Amino acid sequence: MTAKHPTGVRFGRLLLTGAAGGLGVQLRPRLKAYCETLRLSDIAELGTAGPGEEVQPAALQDRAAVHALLAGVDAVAHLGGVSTEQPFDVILQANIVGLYNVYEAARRHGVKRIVFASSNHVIGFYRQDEVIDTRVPVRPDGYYGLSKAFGENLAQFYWDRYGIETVSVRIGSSFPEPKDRRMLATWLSYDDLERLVVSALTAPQVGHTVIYGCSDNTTVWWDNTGARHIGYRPQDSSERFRAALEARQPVIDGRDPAAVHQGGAFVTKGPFED
Ligand code: 15L
Repeated sequence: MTAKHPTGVRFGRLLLTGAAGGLGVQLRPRLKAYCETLRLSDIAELGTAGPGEEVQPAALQDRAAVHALLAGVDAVAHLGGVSTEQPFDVILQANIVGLYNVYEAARRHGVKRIVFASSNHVIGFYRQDEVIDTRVPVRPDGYYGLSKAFGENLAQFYWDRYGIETVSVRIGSSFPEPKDRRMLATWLSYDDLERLVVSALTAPQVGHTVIYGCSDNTTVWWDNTGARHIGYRPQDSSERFRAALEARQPVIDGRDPAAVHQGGAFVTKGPFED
């Protein structure tokens, strides 16, 4: 039986892009509980479709394939694209051309809600000794972060112009556990990731809302007050990992840009030579 979200909202068909990626794999079984049919897409192998699943591979830069992907869909969790710092041409195709294709397809097919996997790398050049909200000017830490900033602007435009709602989730570090001291602030547990994506899909009205994707960590860099209407209430915390991480990394080098900025090692990636 299909599980119901506490608000009673249930989808006919949800689309999950990037379904073979690190977070897509986590969301695949979890989102299935909120819909009759979960359409899964990626360029990587997705295996065979399980009960209530549809597997529809597509490269995001393939306009026709993306348009077919959005047909008959009620809402989208868009995790597809490049998720690390890469040369610009790679980012351009998947994250900029690809995202335009997703929103145009949504417009043509009347899809009204998208959860966009943005990233903390949109604001990666803010310092680790400041707390920022979702309204600060962006400070991307590379081409990847720039592409996510473009994505947030695209989402804003499609809301203002066409009434397509988006929650842009500036995902922190979603892994089984935080890997270093930076992630004490940026960590997002998989259970909280599910809570956040489901809240973003089911909140009655979101317009275009930007929210940071982190758990209820004790070390805080991000203020989500402006996104409380989404109803996301994280229940996990990185704190139980603190002692082990601090023992492993007792000293922080204050001259290391990766230790100073919220984007961590992303701020030192590149340049990429042709
Ligand atoms: C991201 O946006 C990446 O996709 C992920 O691989 C992590 O590196 C994460 O940010 C992070 O900042 O920890």
